[in-house]
Amino acid sequence: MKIRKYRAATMREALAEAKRELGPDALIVSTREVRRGVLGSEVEVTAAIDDDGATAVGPVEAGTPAFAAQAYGPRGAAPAVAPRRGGLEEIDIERIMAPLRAELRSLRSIIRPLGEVPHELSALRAALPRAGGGAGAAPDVGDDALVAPSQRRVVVLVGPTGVGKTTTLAKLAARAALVERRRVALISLDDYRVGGADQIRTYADLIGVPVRLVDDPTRLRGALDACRDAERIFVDTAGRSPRDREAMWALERVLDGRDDVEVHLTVPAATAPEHLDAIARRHQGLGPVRLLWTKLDEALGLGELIRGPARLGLPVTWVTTGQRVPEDLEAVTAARLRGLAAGTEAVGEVAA
Ligand SMILES: Nc1nc2c(ncn2[C@@H]2O[C@H](COP(=O)(O)OP(=O)(O)OP(=O)(O)O)[C@@H](O)[C@H]2O)c(=O)[nH]1
Ligand SMILES: [Mg+2]
Repeated sequence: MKIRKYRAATMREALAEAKRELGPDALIVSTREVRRGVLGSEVEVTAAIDDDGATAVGPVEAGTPAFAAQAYGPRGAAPAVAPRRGGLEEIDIERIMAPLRAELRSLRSIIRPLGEVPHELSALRAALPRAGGGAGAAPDVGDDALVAPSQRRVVVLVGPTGVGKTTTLAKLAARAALVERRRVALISLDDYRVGGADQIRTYADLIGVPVRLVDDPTRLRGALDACRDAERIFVDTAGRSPRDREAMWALERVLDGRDDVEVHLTVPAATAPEHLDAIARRHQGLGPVRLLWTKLDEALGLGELIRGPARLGLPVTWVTTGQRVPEDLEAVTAARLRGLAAGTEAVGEVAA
């Protein structure tokens, strides 16, 4: 058994050198990175060649032209004579595995750390408006058309299924009860979906606020009256299929004319403009006065963040930026919304 060490700048070069000198039957015993100078490093491969194997292809010294000619054939192609053993021995397995391990190590060093990806996403977002991504240029509208504070006692979240209404409601209730120290009550109209009531009950228990479950929109008025001590009431509604017009009309009739109610149309930030317009038309009867953008963290282009409110005449009070309750909720300013839409400010980092 002959053992040799080979050093090179990369694993690939060191392995090539070992193979060139010892032939394709060389066994890679170990590989390691070694320091070179103050900052540099190189790869060291320890390779071995079985003396018996060498004898089988002729009594030539590894590394000599005669050995290479026997090992690779006259033109350095396939081996002229390969020492064969029956079945796979440990030594064969190691011969297969060693280069694979080396490849894996060099691949790992090529793959960039995942931490860099969010920065690239921000850069992409910034480039999108310039590249004409999304639906047209950012509108030239005043701050009041983009953002407005919440002004009424009762906040009702409406919107399509699965957009984040219940999660957002829990975030809002937690902020109002635990941070602003207000008397808060929750009302849920979500008797429709299996587990809908459990979800809101769990949040209410965690936050420590009362919750009323209303099985029919016509009973909402009574439930609101029963919460007369609450300073803030947050009402969750079930996302309904567009075909479920009956339930929508019933809710429309209850909300109609109430001046203590503020309806927030809740929509994911990744919603396409034409889809957003269709959702707004479908919920028009409920009288939304705000647009509530959810899931900013999942949207690639955020240009619609300011184009949507401008087009629909619905300013924004809150946006949500993730699944954590209550952390991933932000009360935005117009400057912040513009910064997010332009990609100059990152989702999840509140501007100083
Ligand atoms: N990434 C991300 N996920 C969110 C956000 N807000 C909510 N979600 C997730 O979206 C999913 C649906 O949220 P829900 O709050 O149940 O949605 P909903 O609108 O109440 O759904 P329905 O009651 O079925 O109409 C859950 O997995 C939430 O964790 C957000 O801002 N970002
Ligand atoms: Mg829900």
